[in-house]
Amino acid sequence: MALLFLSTPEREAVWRPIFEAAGERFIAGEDAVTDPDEVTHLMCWLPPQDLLRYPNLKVVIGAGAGVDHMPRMPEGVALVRTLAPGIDEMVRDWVVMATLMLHRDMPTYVQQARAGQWKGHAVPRARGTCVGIMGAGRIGALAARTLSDMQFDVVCWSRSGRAVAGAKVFAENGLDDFLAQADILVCLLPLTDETRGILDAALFAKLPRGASLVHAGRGAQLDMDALRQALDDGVLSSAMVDVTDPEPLPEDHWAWNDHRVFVTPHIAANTDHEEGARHALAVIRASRENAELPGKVDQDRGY
Ligand code: NDP
Ligand code: OXD
Repeated sequence: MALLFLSTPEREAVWRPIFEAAGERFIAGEDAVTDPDEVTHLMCWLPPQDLLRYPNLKVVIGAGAGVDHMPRMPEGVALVRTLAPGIDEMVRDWVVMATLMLHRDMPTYVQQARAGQWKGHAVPRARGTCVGIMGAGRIGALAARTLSDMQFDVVCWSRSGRAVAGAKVFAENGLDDFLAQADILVCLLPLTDETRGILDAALFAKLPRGASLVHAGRGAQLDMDALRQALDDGVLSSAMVDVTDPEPLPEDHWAWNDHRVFVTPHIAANTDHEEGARHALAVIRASRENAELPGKVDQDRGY
């Protein structure tokens, strides 16, 4: 059993000693493979074209929380995404920051500051403001708990409508009722066939007028032209987006220069190297014991 590691030298410097200390075989780079038969696990952001070169490959471990960029795996090869508390906490922090920035009208205050204008406006309260979170998985549920502790009213929407501490939940067919309550809409959905383009004009029209958008899912979920129109029409009042399509967002894109929109360059989280390595070890141990793989992706569902 060996892990074929296809990632950066910085990450390798952390992973290699952890694997060596655990007594696990670690091969960095395809050029270092002398016997393809020994490769049972592969870690990468994107796998090499020819996975059939490794006849005993059992699991591909994606380097991030999202796996929407991954191809379908060959028959018999499982796909696992990285589970790391650091990813969940970092995205939660970004979502809380974005929610507060829009809730406390930073678009207006940043614009006023640029003009040297000292002018206060009514101060809104968290209590009575509803944050609607699309996607109530690891990250959505964590963000929901924190925002609820901060006294926001929190509603969540997911396929299953599974319970989330501190939040009222809506299942797939409750989308319209969910949207009708969301003063601040947060998207933390994985990118799948069902969620591609979900943040569009029709969806924005179902939100309370003047709602705000916080988007940290994937760029291809958001129709940027529809966002601009919704802002111009007063359907939305502000937005903060961490993910765009394409990435990087072109230099001349309107969103960079629109005071109602904050763009960050997909930095809500990155995977802590040590947590990633420990997760990969847990995956290898689970597959050795034929146990459930932590972070196993349902490849039919897409997440
Ligand atoms: P999870 O798989 O734990 O949660 C996904 C949630 O989305 C689940 O609640 C799931 O519902 C729900 N969902 C999926 N498809 C649908 C659908 N069609 N309709 C309604 N609900 C749906 O994922 P994570 O919380 O770990 O991560 C979510 C996403 O966040 C990642 O896929 C990635 O795209 C993004 N991300 C972004 C980062 C950044 O830096 N900007 C960093 C990390 C992640 P159910 O509970 O019923 O299964
Ligand atoms: C991830 C990401 O999926 O960084 O981990 O977006």
